[in-house]
Amino acid sequence: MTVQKTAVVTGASSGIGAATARALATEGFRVVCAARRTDRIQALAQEIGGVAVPLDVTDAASVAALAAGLDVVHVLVNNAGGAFGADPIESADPEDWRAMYDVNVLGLMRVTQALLPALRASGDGLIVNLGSTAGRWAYESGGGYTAAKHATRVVTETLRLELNGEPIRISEVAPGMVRTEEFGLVRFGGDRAAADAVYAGVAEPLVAEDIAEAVRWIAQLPAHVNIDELVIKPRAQAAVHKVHRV
Ligand code: 8X3
Repeated sequence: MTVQKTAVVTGASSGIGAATARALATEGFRVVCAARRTDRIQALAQEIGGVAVPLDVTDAASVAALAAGLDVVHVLVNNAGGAFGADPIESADPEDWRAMYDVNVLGLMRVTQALLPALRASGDGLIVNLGSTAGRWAYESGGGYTAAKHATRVVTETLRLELNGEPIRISEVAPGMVRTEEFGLVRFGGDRAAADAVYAGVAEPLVAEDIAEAVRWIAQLPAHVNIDELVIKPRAQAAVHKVHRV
């Protein structure tokens, strides 16, 4: 009898996280759908035959509770994150920056620390960190988010160095322009018009399922294959500042 492998997806309540949970379930994983909004993860877990675990990655006790229930984990997708605010550095709110560092970087660190023993115990673990093109290229009014996502990238690299020789692969998936229901709304504090303007005239931005498919592909590769990093942009986005609009 084949034992079902376990995958943990943080930020699974919407967007790329929810799509990734679905994609990994299709691949045969028992998916632990972890996020703050219990109603959403419960519905998702029911849909895909997974498990819902309430999780706030900024809360050490919440992360410890997640880990306490998991002895063996094969795949960890550190997806929880987001951008808060879209101000130039001159007028940016330090609290926005603090919150972005907390969820995008410290959150990833907390969950990774807590689940490393279970990943090791699998004998063939994989960590996929959701980075961003913002972790490679700067853009105006994105300073806090680009700084946090640059950190995500370098933390991923550091972890790969530190875990060398262990049966754990470390990947970063770095999307560019992905249209999800909440990312832009959260960044612009609920301003729908501002959020929509980012995608104005872009016929086909990426969707969450495009990124989920990449994570699914990485997760089904043989254990000796480590995808270090994967930058994914829509065809319309040749570079962060070069977007074809009609
Ligand atoms: C999201 C991509 O372009 O909003 O990670 O920074 S962008």
